[in-house]
Amino acid sequence: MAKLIIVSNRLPVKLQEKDGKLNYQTSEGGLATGLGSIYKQKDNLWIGWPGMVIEQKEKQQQIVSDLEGENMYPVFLTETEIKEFYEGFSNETLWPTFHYFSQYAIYEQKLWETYVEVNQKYCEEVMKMASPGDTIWVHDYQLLLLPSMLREQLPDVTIGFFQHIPFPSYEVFRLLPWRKEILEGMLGSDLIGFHTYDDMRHFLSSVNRLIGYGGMHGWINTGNRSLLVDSFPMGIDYEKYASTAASTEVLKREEIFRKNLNAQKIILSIDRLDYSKGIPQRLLAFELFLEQHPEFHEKVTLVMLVVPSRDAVEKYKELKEEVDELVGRINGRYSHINWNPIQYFYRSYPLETLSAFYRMADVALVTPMRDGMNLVCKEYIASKLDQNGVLILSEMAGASKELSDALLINPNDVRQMVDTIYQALTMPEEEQKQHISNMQESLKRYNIHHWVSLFMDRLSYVKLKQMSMATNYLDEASFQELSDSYANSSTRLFFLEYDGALVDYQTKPMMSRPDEDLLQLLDDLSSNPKNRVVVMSSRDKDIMQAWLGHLNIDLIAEHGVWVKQRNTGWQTLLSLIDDWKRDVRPILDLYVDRTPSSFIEEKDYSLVWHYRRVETGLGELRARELVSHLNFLASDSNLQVLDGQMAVEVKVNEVNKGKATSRWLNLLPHDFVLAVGDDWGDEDIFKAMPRDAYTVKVGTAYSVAKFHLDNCAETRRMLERLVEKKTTKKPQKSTL
Ligand code: GDG
Repeated sequence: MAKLIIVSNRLPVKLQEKDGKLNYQTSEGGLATGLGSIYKQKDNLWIGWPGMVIEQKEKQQQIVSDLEGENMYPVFLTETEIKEFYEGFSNETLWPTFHYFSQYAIYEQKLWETYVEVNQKYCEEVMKMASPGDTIWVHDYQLLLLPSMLREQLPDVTIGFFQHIPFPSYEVFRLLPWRKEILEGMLGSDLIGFHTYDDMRHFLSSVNRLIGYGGMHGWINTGNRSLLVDSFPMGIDYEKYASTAASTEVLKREEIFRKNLNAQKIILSIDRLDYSKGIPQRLLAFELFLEQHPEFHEKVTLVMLVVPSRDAVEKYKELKEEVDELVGRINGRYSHINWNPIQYFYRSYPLETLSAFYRMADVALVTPMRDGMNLVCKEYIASKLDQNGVLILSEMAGASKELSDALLINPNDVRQMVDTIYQALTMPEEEQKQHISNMQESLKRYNIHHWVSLFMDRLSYVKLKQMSMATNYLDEASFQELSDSYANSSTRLFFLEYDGALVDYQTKPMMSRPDEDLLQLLDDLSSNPKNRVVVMSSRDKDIMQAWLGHLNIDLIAEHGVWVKQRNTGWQTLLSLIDDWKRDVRPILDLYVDRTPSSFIEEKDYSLVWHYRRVETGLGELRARELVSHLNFLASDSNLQVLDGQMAVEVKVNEVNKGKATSRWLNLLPHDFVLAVGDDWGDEDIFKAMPRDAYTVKVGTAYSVAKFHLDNCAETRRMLERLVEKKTTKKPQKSTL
């Protein structure tokens, strides 16, 4: 029975040892709650570090068996691994880089090596528990290499990956010395999820620029697989926060706190101690607010909870000192005997205390410099049962994309923060209620359970889609069948696409001239009297003539506008009416003016705008613009716009390679037909072929062809084997 395996750096449990006895404290984090309903079912499993270094084998055994009943499986890490993999590479290299603090990032080869080793260790542990039909959901930046490691061991397993922190822009990501390895590690997944669309597009652009894989609508094609990248904004367990806020225990705590704070207005801030949270900037804004608004002295208190974190890392120690100093300075400057403007607590609290603070806060000040999502702001909204309160939220937090009813600020703009604090403290109740109620509606709907099921549904969809996209690989058994059919036939037709199926794409179209091997192959193939070979291209006829005209083969040029049968001359299938070029040419000229390194190619029946030499990204952007521009024009004319490989082509509608190939099929007898193509334009050819034809697509993108091969070398090898008729040898996939 297939199962789900969740893998994260930490298990949703904290292991502690007291007086030699092991004690397990379950985690109340959002992720644990959301996934709780799944991992505890049947054979499902959660794999991760239990939160404590355990070296003795017997104790490890004990923990494995204690956790088994809870559907958890521990990965044991050594002291050094924690230091180098977790504190080191994860938190001192990846964390700062991904949060746009690359000036804090350290690049140490040793830390990277341990990161690779520990990812490998997780992989080995997962392998002990996983079977081929399983689904594996990997979480977060500590395990970026795990998806590919797993894919290598279990090629058909379903792998989802979710990153909880931001994915930075390419300009920042590319600073990492191991950037390519990291992307390749992630690309082992079937589905990659981020909190926001921005993270997703940053990732896609890094993949495109660093690895060269393109794609559309979030799909990435790696050559032999397709995977999807999408955004899934994570929600909270809304009911839990709403019901905790209604509990008597929380009401009691609130009453005590209120008494102690003398009924002043309360601004609340809660974060883990981290430079990404913007704590010093927030304090400076509050100080300036007190300076500019003396009318609020003794009337407002900033309650600031800072949860200790990563205190072994130098940068965090420095930050702690900076925050201590700032709080001391501001309180020193403004405190009265019965008023401290800032109540600062450096520790963590039970949920009920947190909830009481959420309930009583007039304003929540959530102002990170960068945050993947930020759940505190969502918990604040869910706890506001009376719907009074104002959320001030940094636009650098993922949550700001959803909570547009919050007062959004730029955390670097201290003056804006000051004005917004004033606006929040003076906002009419009606308005507060309206905003909070809008946000509550959205958070109720997009809660953590919704997030989990959305991700899992999308993962199943990707799997289904992959299956429907995959044409079968032309493996040895299929080749044998094709080869037998070839051997038993007497009139054979070959339709072979030139660029992309026989010859690899080059940066300049003229560099793809045929090599000696190809000429020899076409000659061998066509010198068999039973064979008729047709080479097709969208190139113009003069180049086809110059490159291949001397061979005893047929040619189709310019998508089928021009045809040539063996030693006869070129014939056109259409009359030459090219008035339309007068209208289209100036548009393409405009795009050449705007896009350095792009150029126009003119053919008899088409005009092509090429952008293969244009800066990555810019070319694609302009191509999208151009296509929509031309489609508008083409809608009431007889033109067709083709969004091709690094080129946009406009041609007369009746022309296509499928129509041209029909000419051969109608005129010549045939009992064996083989068509090989690569571009989406070649789909016309596949569709025009008789039912029993062998149709082969080069590449793995969606196709109506019956089979696929991975590259031109494989096409050539297939044809060579037919010529040689060595049909008994069993080549491997790569040698086909
Ligand atoms: C990553 C990303 C993303 C805080 N203090 C106490 C306490 N908390 C709880 C809050 C909240 C959680 O910790 C912190 O929420 P974050 O959103 O910052 O989540 P992280 O797990 O730290 O961070 C972040 C998140 O993953 C989810 O994908 O939003 O951007 O960095 O739930 O309530 N809880 C208790 N006592 C405290 O003192 N009990």
